[in-house]
Formats: sequence, structure tokens, C-alpha cells
Amino acid sequence: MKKGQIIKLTGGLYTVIDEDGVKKQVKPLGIFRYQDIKPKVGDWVAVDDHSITQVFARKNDLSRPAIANIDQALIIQSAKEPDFSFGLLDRFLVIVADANIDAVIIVTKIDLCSVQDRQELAKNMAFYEEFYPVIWFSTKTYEGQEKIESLTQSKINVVTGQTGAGKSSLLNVLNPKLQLATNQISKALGRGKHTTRTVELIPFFHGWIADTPGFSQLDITNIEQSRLRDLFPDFLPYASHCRFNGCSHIHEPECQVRNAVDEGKILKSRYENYVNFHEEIRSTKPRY
Ligand SMILES: Nc1nc2c(ncn2[C@@H]2O[C@H](COP(=O)(O)OP(=O)(O)OP(=O)(O)O)[C@@H](O)[C@H]2O)c(=O)[nH]1
Ligand SMILES: [Mg+2]
Ligand SMILES: [Zn+2]
Repeated sequence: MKKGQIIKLTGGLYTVIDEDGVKKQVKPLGIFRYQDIKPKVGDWVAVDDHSITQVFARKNDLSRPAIANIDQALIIQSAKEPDFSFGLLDRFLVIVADANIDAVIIVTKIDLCSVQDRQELAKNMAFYEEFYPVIWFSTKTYEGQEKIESLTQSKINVVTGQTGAGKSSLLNVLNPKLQLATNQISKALGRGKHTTRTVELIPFFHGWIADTPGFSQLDITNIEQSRLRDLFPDFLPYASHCRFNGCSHIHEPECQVRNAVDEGKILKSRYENYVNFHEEIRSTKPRY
């Protein structure tokens, strides 16, 4: 019996790298089905020659893509084509934080920005930079490449971001051997277009990167409404000074988060997105 990590799942067959670095193709024990255990890419497991015999506890867990034990999500947002979206960025940040995964924000296609556009974007991104690593990247100028290399070292990374944002292009620049397909025809932005069905961890700077089309599931409605405010790290320094314990920062008087927004200490769009998400979650909960 050896310990190992699942790096790939195709057609019910799992590829595991065991503690000696040996690759094995294995199947889960039949009994797992009755125990409601479904091994995922990223899982630490015990294996014998043919089977996964045990799945160890996960540190985190995503369902779409189905992957476990991720250290870090690279949230890829293009500056242009498609246009930068703060709503989408905040949504990704919330989903990633809810899953207890660290986030790195990468702004791609920066070569398509005018100097003025870039200054405008930089002004807003400065609010994020206090809480997340923010990297500016371009496949044309290679700006940001070294920073991405050093931040992804020795970690299990997953890329995410809307279709066309430049995820595959970025990975190809960082590791030309990958030769991932780019610019796949995409009519519908977001979901439904990604064709790949396999999730795979690819060796990447002494660590791993998940070759996924990004999170197809951008649903936030399963997040606890009372937890949502804790997923905005920029609110936390002010939240502890709100008049009411457990202030939702929406309608309570003497709310220090709202004050900080008014004073320009919290980015206004962050707060607006928080209120939108709060309402989105509330409106899907059954009322009694
Ligand atoms: N000018 C410019 N174009 C880029 C850059 N990065 C990507 N692109 C272009 O943007 C298009 C989409 O890039 P992809 O890498 O396929 O995007 P993706 O995020 O992998 O998209 P999906 O696989 O559909 O999720 C391609 O035509 C790329 O050539 C960049 O830094 N600058
Ligand atoms: Mg792609
Ligand atoms: Zn408050």
C-alpha cells in the first residue's frame, strides 16, 4: 500500500503518482460507490497495484471543475476583449474564498490598453492589491511572466476566468511545451462552451497546474448569506467597528463599512457587488 496523489481522471480511470514518483492507472474500490466516496483529481489516496483503497481528508474541494486540495486559484481577467468586469472578478473572488483557496488576480491582454485605460484600471486595482497579489500580464510583451512563475512555484494551482480571457495563452507562454489550444470558437461567454471533459494536473514550476476551462459554475447562491461579508477581506478592518454585532452592512445604522465606502476607503463597486450578491443569495432561499 502506497500514498499518492490523483493527477488525472479519464473515463473512470485514475492516474495516480505514488510517493516514489511512479505513475499508476487505478480504479476506485467498488465499495466506494455505496459509501458515497468519489475520488477527485488532487486527492491524496492510498493505492495498491490496481485500486484506490482510501481517500484522505481534503483541505478544500470544488465541484466544477471537480478538483480537490488546491493551494491557489489564478483568477484571469482580460483588460480588453472581453472588457474587464469588476462584477465577474468579485464573483470569482467570493467563490474561491468560500472554498478556502488563496487567490491571485492576473489582468491579461494589457497590451490592448491605452496608457489612459491602464491608469484608470490601475487606480481601481490598487484597492485589490492590498489584499491579493495582482499581476499585469501580456503574451505580447511577456510583462508579468516572472511574477507568475515565482507565485506558482511548488503549489497546486488552478486557472479560472471567463472564456477568451487568455488562460490557455498564458499557460502556453509560461510553459511552451503545453501547447494548449487557444482561441476556441466561442459564441456564448461563460458556460456551456468548454469542450474538455478531463481534469488534469500538469507539472508546472515544481508544482502543478490544473488544465481546466475555468469554473463553469459561477453560482454563489449556496454560500451562507451570513458568511458572505467575511469573504470580502477589505470590509473586515471596518466591520469590527460597526455598531451592531453581525452587522450585514446593508441597512443597519452606524455601519462602519458603509462609512468607509463613503470615505473612499473601500472601492464602491466592491460594496455594490456585495449588496448584489447578498440579494442574489437571499432571493433564492426559501422564506417561511
Ligand atoms: N493581444 C493579446 N491577445 C491575447 C493575449 N492573451 C490571449 N490573447 C488572445 O485572446 C484569445 C483567447 O485566448 P485563450 O487563451 O484561448 O482564452 P481562454 O481563457 O483559454 O479561453 P477558453 O479556453 O475559451 O476558456 C486568443 O485569440 C488569444 O490569442 C494577450 O496578452 N494579448
Ligand atoms: Mg482555454
Ligand atoms: Zn456594518
